[in-house]
Amino acid sequence: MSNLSDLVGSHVRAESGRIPQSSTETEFWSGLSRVVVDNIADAWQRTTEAYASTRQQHYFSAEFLMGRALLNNLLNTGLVDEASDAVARYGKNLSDVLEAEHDAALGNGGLGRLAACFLDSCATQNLPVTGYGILYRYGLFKQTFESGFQDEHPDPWMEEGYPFVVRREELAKIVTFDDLVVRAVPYDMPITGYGTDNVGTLRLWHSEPMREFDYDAFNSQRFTDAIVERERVHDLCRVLYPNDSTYEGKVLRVRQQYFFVSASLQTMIDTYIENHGDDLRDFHKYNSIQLNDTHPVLAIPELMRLLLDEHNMSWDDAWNVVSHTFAYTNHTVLAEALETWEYSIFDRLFGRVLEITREIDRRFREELADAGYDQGKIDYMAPISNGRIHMAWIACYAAYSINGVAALHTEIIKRETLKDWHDIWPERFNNKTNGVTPRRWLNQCNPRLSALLTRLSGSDAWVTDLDKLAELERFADDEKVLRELLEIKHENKREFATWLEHRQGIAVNPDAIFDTQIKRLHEYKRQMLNALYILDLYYRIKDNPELDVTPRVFIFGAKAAPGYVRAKAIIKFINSIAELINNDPEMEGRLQVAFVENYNVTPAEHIIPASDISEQISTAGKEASGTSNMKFMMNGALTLGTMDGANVEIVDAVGNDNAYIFGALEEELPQLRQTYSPRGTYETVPGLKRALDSLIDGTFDDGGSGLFHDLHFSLLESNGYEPADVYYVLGDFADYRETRDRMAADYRDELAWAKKCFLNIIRSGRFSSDRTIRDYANEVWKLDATKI
Ligand code: 26Q
Repeated sequence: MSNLSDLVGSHVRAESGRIPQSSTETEFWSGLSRVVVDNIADAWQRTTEAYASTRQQHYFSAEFLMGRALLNNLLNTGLVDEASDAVARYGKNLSDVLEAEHDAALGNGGLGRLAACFLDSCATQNLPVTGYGILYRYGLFKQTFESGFQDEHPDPWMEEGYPFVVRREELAKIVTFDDLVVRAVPYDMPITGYGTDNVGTLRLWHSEPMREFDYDAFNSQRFTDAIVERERVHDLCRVLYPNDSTYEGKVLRVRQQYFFVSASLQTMIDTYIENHGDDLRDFHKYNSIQLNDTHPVLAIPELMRLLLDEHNMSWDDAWNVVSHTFAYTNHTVLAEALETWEYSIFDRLFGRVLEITREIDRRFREELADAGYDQGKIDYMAPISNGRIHMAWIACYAAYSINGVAALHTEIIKRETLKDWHDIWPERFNNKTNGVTPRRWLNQCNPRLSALLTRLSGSDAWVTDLDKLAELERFADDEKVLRELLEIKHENKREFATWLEHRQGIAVNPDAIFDTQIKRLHEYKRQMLNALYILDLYYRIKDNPELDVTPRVFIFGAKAAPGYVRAKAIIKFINSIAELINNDPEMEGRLQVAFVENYNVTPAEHIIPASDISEQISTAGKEASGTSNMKFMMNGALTLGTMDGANVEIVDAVGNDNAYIFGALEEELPQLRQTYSPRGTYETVPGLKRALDSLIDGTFDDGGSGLFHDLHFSLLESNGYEPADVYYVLGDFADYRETRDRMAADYRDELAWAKKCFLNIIRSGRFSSDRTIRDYANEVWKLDATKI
């Protein structure tokens, strides 16, 4: 490429209308980002053209939690050093420029971030895969703490422009609701891969009025009506819904879902016709669609509608295509989180889609009745029952593949959540254990460790083949290597401490154990269990100031859904504990609590490389997989957790000596619950009562909200709907405390500890999303690489 520094200069000048020396970091970020897009444009177009005629995979997801793009793209295209020199020429520093970028937080948590990791792995492995979602104007809310309480604020992440999406006006589609017609305009994001020229695409749809202004309405003195109509259309993509503790059927959300799946399917059909002619009966031979949970399941009746109504296909031909096109991934076993919609909402928004769904329902019922199933079972499993439409049931009926996201999770959905479907169609079920991209989650976020791994391996081949790290097993007892690993972790902690102090004004001690729990706040994830341990430890030290405890920094990051009152109470509780401990002079150099505000992809990139302990403490059976557990492992943090989700497979990979496992097992819980007495546990486990009663004895103040009282109550008393302590927090407390204390004691043997960390790192190969994607491509999608 011609002189990068000149290019940066001219892009920055065009961006800012000033000389680069007077431009801001944000303008440099923008200018440099445009240089990157400029640089890959040819390859992107060639990739798109190559994919159009081959068998393609399409990943439908309401969420893509992409985080920042610039550094990732610079690393993928090998431009970091040049970019660094280029900005230096104008007196700027690349890391300051990178810091100017907002996170693209178009997702809630694990499911959205998984979609982002998958796109990275598909591009890197030259697989013809396109992502489809929504260009939300506001990403997941911004979190602040006000007196320890969570507040939510809008996140207008692209208000000042975002160079990594390109508007494709000419590819707009029309999406028709019974009460609204909108134009869907695609914004395409290039997805570069590591060590390849292929560039994949994430297509994010934006809703716009059919005409920007309804001139008739304006002219006929219905000015306000025209404005209202225009806003109604823009409303559609305005905001990403935060997931709540219990599912809530919001009309706008189902509109969003239909909007993006309809536009995406229309694009796919048009591309098919351009390349293979207008007989759509072989559509499924060239196209397959992965549904990321039930959020895009409306694509099933919508593809039927397009084939029947717009392309004159018969029902049987259309169903043959549809039932060979969709694969469905389940991400939850919590019954209250399964999406269902009121019949009346479908009726109001898309009568024809409802009609088709009713026909699917009718045929399903007929098919099962013919096969001899009883009416009760048929009613339970039918797409439409009790006036509601069950998205997961539609998915199970139409999909050629149904998968869970970790081995244990898949067993649970086969045995419980989706048991009836498994009984009928066992061959559709399969497991695809999640993974994370080692580009962002190791190579990019932990340059020190990456350099060590590259030096030991003799090459950076591990970046695209993480299994290669297993060859480093021979260094597991090499004291020099282990000391270097300890030094890297220490450097990462210092860097994190600087970052946190700058961000939040908290100065943490880099010589302490960094013990971290970062994930959405949910009762099943049991941040409460972590908090009770910390408070109990605090009281133990107060009782016995001579107690020899390894210094600890407890790190949290978590957003609570705005309507999830109990989750918000837990945030306030943790912040109250932080205030107590951080302001107690006796705790200095011993205990600290740091609750990182507004946890997101970028904070994760700072926290994970600096952590020693990965808290993965969900009630066994409840966490489908978890993915931060894998990121921690790759960065040499040890799992302290339950036998849940992918933790089970992590323990299998590293061995029991290299993880700290505690708690009731999933298969034990039903039996344990029979005799479980939360109150008895609270009375008899030493220290538990004192820690828990801090919620109600005046130790802490919830501002008179009653939140702490309710939290206390929920662990000890049934409210009539659910039993006391549904998630077995008190039941697992004693084992958790014993295990965590033992971990902290073990930490003092530096070399033994470093060996455990090293083994975690080099055995993390199977948790690369490259492996996950290869398994999807080979076993589900039947997809070959297409290298340009
Ligand atoms: C549903 C209806 C209305 C509004 C929001 C939602 C909604 C949105 C997002 C429901 C669920 C989600 C996200 C779920 C999620 O992130 N699940 C996680 O998926 C990860 C990837 O498979 C797993 O690792 C985690 O275990 C699982 O909790």
